[in-house]
Amino acid sequence: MSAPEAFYVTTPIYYVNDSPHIGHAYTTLACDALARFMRLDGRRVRFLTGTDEHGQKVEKAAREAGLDPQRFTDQVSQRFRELLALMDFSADDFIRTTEARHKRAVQALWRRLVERGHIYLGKYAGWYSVRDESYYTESELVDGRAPTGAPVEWVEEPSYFFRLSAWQQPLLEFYARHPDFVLPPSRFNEVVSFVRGGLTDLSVSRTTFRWGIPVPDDPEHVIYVWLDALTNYISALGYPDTESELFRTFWPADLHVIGKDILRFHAVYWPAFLLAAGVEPPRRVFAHGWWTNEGQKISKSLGNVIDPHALVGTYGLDQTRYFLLREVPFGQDGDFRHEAMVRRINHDLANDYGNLAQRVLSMIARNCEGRVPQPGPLAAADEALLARAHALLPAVRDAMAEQALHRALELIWELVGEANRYVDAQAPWALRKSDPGRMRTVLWVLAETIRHIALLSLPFVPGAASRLLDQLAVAQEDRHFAALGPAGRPLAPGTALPAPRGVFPRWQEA
Ligand code: ME8
Repeated sequence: MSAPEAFYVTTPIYYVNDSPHIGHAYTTLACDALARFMRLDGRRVRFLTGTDEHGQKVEKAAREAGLDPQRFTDQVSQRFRELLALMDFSADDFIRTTEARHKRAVQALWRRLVERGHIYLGKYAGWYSVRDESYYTESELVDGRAPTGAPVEWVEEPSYFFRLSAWQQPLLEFYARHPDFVLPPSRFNEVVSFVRGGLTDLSVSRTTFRWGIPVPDDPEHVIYVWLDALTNYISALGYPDTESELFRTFWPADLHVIGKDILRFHAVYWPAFLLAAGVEPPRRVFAHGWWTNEGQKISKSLGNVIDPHALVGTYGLDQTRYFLLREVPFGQDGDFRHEAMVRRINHDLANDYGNLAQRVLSMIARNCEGRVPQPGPLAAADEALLARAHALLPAVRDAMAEQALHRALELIWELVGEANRYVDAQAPWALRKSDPGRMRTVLWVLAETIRHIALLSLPFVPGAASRLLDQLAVAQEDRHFAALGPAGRPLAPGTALPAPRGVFPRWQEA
C-alpha cells in the first residue's frame, strides 16, 4: 500500500493583544472541518494553529495590562489554547512565536536571506501602523489613516530591508504557474494587480522597541513581526531542518486559511521570502470574509465582540459550528444574527436532520426489536436513494478540495431532504401491518442512508454525528470514509441498537 497523501493546513497565528473572539474561532473552525474531513478520507493530516506574540502591538497591550510581555503572552496564549477544547478543534500542534524552536527557525531564515543577498541595511522613513503592524506609503493613506482605518505614525530609523522589488516578476510568474494559489479568485485578482502595480523593498527590522527576535549579529534590531510570524508555518515543521521526516512530509503546506485582512502578507511577502530562501511556497492561501454582528462591524470600542464561550454556551457546540460554516459561503462576509442562528437550529438541524434520524431510529426500535432490520429485494426507489447516498462522498470531496465548506453542507442536506421525502413516500408506518417485509427493507435503506449522512457530517458536527453513529452501533474502527458505499461497511442486519435519543433539540425562545 502506498503511503497516505499528506495534508497540512494552518490557521493564522493570533495576536495575543486580545482574547479569542468569533473571528478567530471561525478561521480555526474551518481548518478543523477540513482537517477532520481529510483524516476521515485517509490522508495523513497535520493541522497547525498558535499565537503571534511579538511586536509593538503586543508589547503595548502587555504594558497596558501592567505585565511584562512574557507573562502577558503566557496568559493570553493560554486562552487561545483553551478555545481548542471549547470548540473541539483537533489541532495537532500549537506554536507560540516566543518558543525556542520558532526563534531558531526565524533566525535561520534571516541568515539564509542574508547569505543569498536579499537583505541589506538602510534607513526607513515612512508611515507605520501598530494596530496593523504594517508599513504604508503616503499614497496609501486615506484622510491621514491607514486604508484599514488604523492610526499611523511617522517612523524614521535604521532598518534592514528585504529586496521585495526584485520579486515582482518572479511572483507574477509564480502566480501564472499556480492559478489556484489564492482563492477565492476575486482575491487572487487583487493580489495580482497589487504586484503588477510594482513592489518596493520591505523594511524587515525595527530598532525603536525590544519585544521581538533579535537580528542575528546585530541585536540592536528586532526582526519585523510579520517576517517572524509567517515563519511559524515552517518552524512548526522543524525548519531549518528541511531533511526531517516532518518537513519532507508536510511542506509545502496544502493550505493556509486566513481572513481577507492579511492576504497581502500571505500571498505576496510570504512566497517572496520563501522563493528568496530557496524554499517552496505553500500550495494555496484561502482568504475568507469577515463577520459582523447584527449588521455592525465587530469592535471592542462598540462593545459587540462575540465571545465563542457565549456562543457555545447559548446555542451549543454543534449548532455553532454548523451555523458558522453553513450560513455564509466560505470566502464571503457574513453577518451574525440570532434569528438566523435559530432558523438554522430549528429547520436544518432539528426538523430536517434530527427528525429524520429520530423517526427512523424509533420505528426500528419499536418495530424491529431494536435491531438493524433485514432488507428484502430492493425496489427502484430504494436503489435510487442508496445511489444518492453513495454519490455523496465524491461530491463533498470536490467541494472540500476547493474549500467550499458551505457547499459540502448543502450537499449533505440535499441527501437529508431526499431521505425525508423517501420516508414520506414509502410511509413505513403504514407498512407495519400490510407488508412488514417491505417495511424492514425501507427502514434498512433509511438507516444505511443515515449512516452515510452521519459519517459525512462528522467533520462539521462531530458531537451529534458521533452520537448518531453510536445509535447505529457503528464501530469506532468503521468511522471513516472507506466504510462508505456498497463496498464499505454497510449496516449488518441483526445488529442490536441502543435506545434512540434525539441529537438536535429545537431552540425554545426563553
Ligand atoms: O492578523 N471575521 O492576527 P489577528 C472573521 N497575528 N475573521 C476574523 C475577524 C472577523 N470579524 N476578526 C479576526 C493577525 N478574524 C496576525 C496573523 S499569521 C502569520 C499572523 C480572524 O489576531 C481572521 O482569520 O489579528 C484574521 O485573519 C485573523 O483573525 C487575524 O487575527
